[in-house]
Amino acid sequence: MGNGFRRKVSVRGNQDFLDIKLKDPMRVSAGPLGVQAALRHSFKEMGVVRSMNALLKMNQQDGFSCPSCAWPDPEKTSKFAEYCENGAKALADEATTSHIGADFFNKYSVEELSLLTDYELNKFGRIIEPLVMREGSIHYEPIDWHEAYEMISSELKKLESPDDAIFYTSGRSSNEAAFLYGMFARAVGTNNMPDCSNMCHESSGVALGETLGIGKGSIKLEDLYEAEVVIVAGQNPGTNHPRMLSALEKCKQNGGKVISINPLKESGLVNFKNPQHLSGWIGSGEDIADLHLPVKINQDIPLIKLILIKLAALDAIKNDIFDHQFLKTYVDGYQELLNDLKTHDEKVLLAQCGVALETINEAVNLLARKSKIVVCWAMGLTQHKNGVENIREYVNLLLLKGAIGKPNAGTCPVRGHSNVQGDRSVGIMHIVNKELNDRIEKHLGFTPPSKEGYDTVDAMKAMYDKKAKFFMCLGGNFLMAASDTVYTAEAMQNCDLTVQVSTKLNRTHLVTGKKALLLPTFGRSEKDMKKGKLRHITVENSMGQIRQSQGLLKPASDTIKSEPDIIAQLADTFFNGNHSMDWKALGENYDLIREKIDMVVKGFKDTERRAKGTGYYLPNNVRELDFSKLPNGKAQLTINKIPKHDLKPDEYMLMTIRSHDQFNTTIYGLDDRYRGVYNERRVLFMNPDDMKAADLNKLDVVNMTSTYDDTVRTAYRFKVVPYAIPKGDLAAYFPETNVLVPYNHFADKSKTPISKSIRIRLIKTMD
Ligand SMILES: Nc1nc2c(c(=O)[nH]1)N[C@H]1C(S)=C(S)[C@@H](COP(=O)(O)OP(=O)(O)OC[C@H]3O[C@@H](n4cnc5c(=O)[nH]c(N)nc54)[C@H](O)[C@@H]3O)O[C@H]1N2
Ligand SMILES: Nc1nc2c(c(=O)[nH]1)N[C@H]1C(S)=C(S)[C@@H](COP(=O)(O)OP(=O)(O)OC[C@H]3O[C@@H](n4cnc5c(=O)[nH]c(N)nc54)[C@H](O)[C@@H]3O)O[C@H]1N2
Ligand SMILES: [Mo]
Repeated sequence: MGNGFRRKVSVRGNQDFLDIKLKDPMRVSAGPLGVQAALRHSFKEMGVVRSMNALLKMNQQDGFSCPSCAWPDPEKTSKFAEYCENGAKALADEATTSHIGADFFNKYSVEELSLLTDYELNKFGRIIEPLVMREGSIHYEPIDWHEAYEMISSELKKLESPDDAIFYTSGRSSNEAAFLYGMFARAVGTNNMPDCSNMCHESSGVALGETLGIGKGSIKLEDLYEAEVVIVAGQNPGTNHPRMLSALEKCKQNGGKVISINPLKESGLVNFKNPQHLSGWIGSGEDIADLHLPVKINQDIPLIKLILIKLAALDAIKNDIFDHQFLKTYVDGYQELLNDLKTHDEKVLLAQCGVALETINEAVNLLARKSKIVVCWAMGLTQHKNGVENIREYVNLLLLKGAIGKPNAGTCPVRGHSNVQGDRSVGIMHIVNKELNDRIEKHLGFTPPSKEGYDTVDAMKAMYDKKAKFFMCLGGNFLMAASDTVYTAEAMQNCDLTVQVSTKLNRTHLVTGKKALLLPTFGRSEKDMKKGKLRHITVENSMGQIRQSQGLLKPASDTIKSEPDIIAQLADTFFNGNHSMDWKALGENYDLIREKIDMVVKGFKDTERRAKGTGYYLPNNVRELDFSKLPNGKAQLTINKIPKHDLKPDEYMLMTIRSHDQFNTTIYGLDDRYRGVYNERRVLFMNPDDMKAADLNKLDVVNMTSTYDDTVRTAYRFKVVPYAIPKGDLAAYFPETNVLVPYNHFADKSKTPISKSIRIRLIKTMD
């Protein structure tokens, strides 16, 4: 034991192969097959009656907000169901009737459990009592809630500086929980608040902040319905935001066109059968994308530049392609951008982006005479070294076309976690916002720290360097979500105490600090009762709308607590009555939390009343065409560099993507129905010509290595699957490939890891 004690835990789990089956990728998404898959999953995990009761309340105004993605609900929700296959899977996963507690952990050590796959770990079900793993032990054992709070408090008080503590947040927490958590971290004395956003849409936040003055999107759901052109770039809505397809379908029925920009021709964008309409069950479905631009990985900038050059050439004839009135009134940097475009060689850009000239010309024709344009995007743009610049380049297109701040036009960064945007709004952030700090001081009565805290990358480094000693996570699976799994595991094991507030078992619970706490909490679908009163929370969707959410299912056990309860009771123990905030009262009555949010967070107002029903929108300067916060009071066109990769002849560009059967690191199943892969996740999608050149056959086994700064990282044993992907590009699933992503390579300015463009080599190996 002593200082040298390390548990022998695996960060990779079992890597044996299963009996893989391949089929052709599917053309049609959703439809009856999607509904069947969803219901099958729900019935198995939750039982028939509970499933039907819960599904009928999901995303309804008197129900709870789906725990899956952050796509908004239409004002008029469908009577049949306002959920999708993957939302139903998320619900089934959270509301599963399988449970684990002290007996389970008594039987299995964390060392044994770590040999299982992430899929197997999640399958064990909900954690139903608070647990502790003491120093030197390899088993979790029960702990009383109060003792857990005491343990955290005493560990926090032992730290040399509050900045040796880190408070991570995943994006599923409610506004109420996130607000209390963020204020607790500040009251302890630190802004070390990394969150999943750092690995996700941080690049969008930075890019939109710089160009338009707000780090959020500008459109409302209804804007999509009558948009003339919707560009879907670097996003796979059929899998990750399936309800977005209903909006695109409406747009198409109103005559709109959809352009997809993606190295892969993703199923949802090809053809969609809306399960909410009868025609979706019997008809042939709606072809969603009118045009697909198979851009090479991380070559969006050359592609968009080429489109801008061609639009500029058309505009030069009659000045009627760009919105010159709009540019003059609201935008800075027009001449500089035009000058920059002239410095690029069209042939070079064409070769770089990999898209055929005719296809690009078609896109230019679609865009030229239209101004109601929306750009939707997700991780395909953000997770690159030049993630911020990618988004700025798409914003250039919108600004030139005057497609900002008017109905049916604008930016639509499609958020991931169901409340990731809300968590940020209510104060989860590592940066310091002076205005927010002043309001905290004024309304909460304490002085928050003014030193910038750690984001995800800095948090990993601080733990690795043994500077940070305490790591608490409000949800999520930090170990598997963060880059560089082996490095992150080392980092976390350096901590004295790691604390996880969680619903389901994951690898972060197994690879821990010297001591570890596992604190079980409610899922969103569960009934949150306190002293006989039913409580609700609020969330913010991808479009800045605040809505209330109320669970209806009986909680997994009587012992688990809501997130606000846990945080409030912890804070109450830590301060022991010596603090300006009445933590106990806040934990009991969420109305009081909402009152404080209204006072402290700009834009929140009368939330208790206004979040009911259809909810309310937070203010958005872009919708008002107010750019007063930006230099010169104008929106900014920007000049973005062409990304350079300098691939060696034997190197490929790898993107790490989601299968149809997972939510981030939570693996629901082993199939990726839309891409035609069944019963295996360790696959590598590769262009058949590249396979031939590398002398690889279908289902050959390869190791992947990435080399950055002379450090070689390896992901072992993946089966090669021939796939329609640009030459030189590869795709494999996250999180199995996170071992390849170097912790110190990330997007400029936003520090989002380069999960979508990793330089790798392949080594053929024996099965
Ligand atoms: N069912 C389900 N829903 C989810 C999630 C989930 O895991 N499962 N995760 C949630 C979260 S947190 C998030 S952030 C979102 C993620 O939603 P997405 O961003 O759709 O998820 P990814 O699978 O990472 O897909 C990225 C897409 O970008 C494309 N791409 C990769 N590189 C490039 C590039 O350089 N250029 C372009 N143009 N395209 C590129 C890929 O081919 C892929 O289609 O989904 C949310 N919703
Ligand atoms: N290589 C690579 N890495 C990536 C990405 C990628 O595309 N490629 N995507 C990145 C992105 S976009 C994101 S957002 C991050 C995701 O990072 P995280 O948000 O940290 O990870 P999740 O997998 O969503 O977390 C799942 C865990 O959350 C817990 N949980 C679920 N629901 C609740 C709840 O209601 N309350 C609480 N307290 N806990 C709950 C469960 O225990 C579950 O195991 O990963 C990032 N990592
Ligand atoms: Mo995300």
